[in-house]
Amino acid sequence: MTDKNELAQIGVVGLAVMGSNLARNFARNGNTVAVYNRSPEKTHALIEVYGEEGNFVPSETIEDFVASLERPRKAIIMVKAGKATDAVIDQLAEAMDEGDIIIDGGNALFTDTIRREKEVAARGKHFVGAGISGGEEGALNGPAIMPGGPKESWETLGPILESIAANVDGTPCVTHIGPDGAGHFVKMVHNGIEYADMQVIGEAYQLLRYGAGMEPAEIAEVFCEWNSGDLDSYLIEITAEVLAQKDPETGAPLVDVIVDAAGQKGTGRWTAINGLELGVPITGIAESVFARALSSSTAQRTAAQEGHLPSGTIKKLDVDKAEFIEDVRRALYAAKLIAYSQGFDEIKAGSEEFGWDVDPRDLATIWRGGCIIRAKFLDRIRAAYDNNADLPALILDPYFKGELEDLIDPWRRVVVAATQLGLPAPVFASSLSYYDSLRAERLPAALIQGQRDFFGAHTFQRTDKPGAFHIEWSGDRGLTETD
Ligand code: NBP
Repeated sequence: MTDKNELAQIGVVGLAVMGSNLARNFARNGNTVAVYNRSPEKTHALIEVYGEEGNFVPSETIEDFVASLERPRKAIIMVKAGKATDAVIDQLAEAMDEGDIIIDGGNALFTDTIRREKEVAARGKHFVGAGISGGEEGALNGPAIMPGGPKESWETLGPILESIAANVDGTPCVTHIGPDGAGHFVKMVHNGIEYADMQVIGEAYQLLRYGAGMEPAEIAEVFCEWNSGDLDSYLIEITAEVLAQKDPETGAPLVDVIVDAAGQKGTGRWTAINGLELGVPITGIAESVFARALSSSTAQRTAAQEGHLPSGTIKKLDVDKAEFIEDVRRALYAAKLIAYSQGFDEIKAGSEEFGWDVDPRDLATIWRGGCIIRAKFLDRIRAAYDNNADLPALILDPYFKGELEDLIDPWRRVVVAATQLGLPAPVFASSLSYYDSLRAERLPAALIQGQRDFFGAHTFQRTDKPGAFHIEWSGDRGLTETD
């Protein structure tokens, strides 16, 4: 139904797949929705096909669109991230009045969101960068929403976002994350965790397929079974679906006809870059981004295969298949746990750096539904932060520590097996090194500090007294205290 005279509670600009699904979600949940797209064909198509789903107010100019919104006006931008978003923000800020709210629901870089919030605030309007997760299906049926921006905007915006968000046990999967770029930052790290989660699933598949010699359909059944235990999650569920799927053209397993080169352009890469900038060791996430980059290094991979790089001695799997499957499940669980632990570390560091005061419990709560990394295990993460909001690391929570007691040996066995089988398992292996580094009483960083002092007089600290020290390496090798 459309009514040009009715004022809309919310507007959506950009009616490609995400925007049109979000607009339909608002309409289906009883909101009158103003809709506008740069090329009017998409607006017409939305109204023609889905106009009966609820109250839509279509416009062909941004001015008409703004005029069709009730005050304070609330408009969500769902256009291509980057310049397109800036262009639409400028148009909206021009047409809107003081106190109106512009929401960017695209995948913006959080530093762009910080900049945009300042620019829009200087023009007297509110700007909210909101991370929206769940892909097109989530946008239509209930996404997880991570809005940042001013607290006052949340008061106006909260109820309407709650009306369309996913809902778990009566709790909507949306909450105010923190000021300015906090929402997009958290969405970025969510996607980084998603990269790692997908990669560890991929590594488990690789080991079962080429280590244990199982066919995709058989592995699909294993994933189905895993989905009823600790690993119960959307990503495990869809993995089983993808592995069970046959290619409609050839009848071969679909996974065998898909080119094994994965993209890594957006938020996963930003998460890794930000981890480096903040000095947070998010090894699982960064390794997942590199694993995708390596998969796409087609020319190098071909040259390496044609050049027959030596494999060394490759062993065959010499353990019982059922035991190996269970070991792989536990290794996957352990590596996934590390990825989440590291992701929460990055969020904590970002929140401190930018003064956002992000509550990790909120994230564990709203990520339980709607989003791509939704998983049963998030209830445990929420409980961990409920018990101790200042956990030094998620894996130090007593419950997860107890889980690691059961996971550590299988995890080590799987990393050894992967090495002996000559199969890549970059996140299984690097996460284990991260874990052992955290546990280690002494790290080789002491030696590195010695080297740095040798070639660059960088000084070092001593274990037995405070201060900065230097050895006269090219002189008498005596010790000097430098300040
Ligand atoms: P796209 O990212 O493909 O963007 C297409 C939309 O942007 C169209 O409505 C297009 O209008 C509009 N647009 C462009 Br391009 N340049 C414009 C400009 N200068 N002025 C006004 N409009 C412009 O759409 P999408 O896949 O629906 O994603 C929307 C946002 O949601 C993106 O930021 C994306 O990163 C994010 N996101 C997507 C997903 C997903 O699963 N696809 C998931 C989560 C978040 P036109 O029709 O006139 O060309």
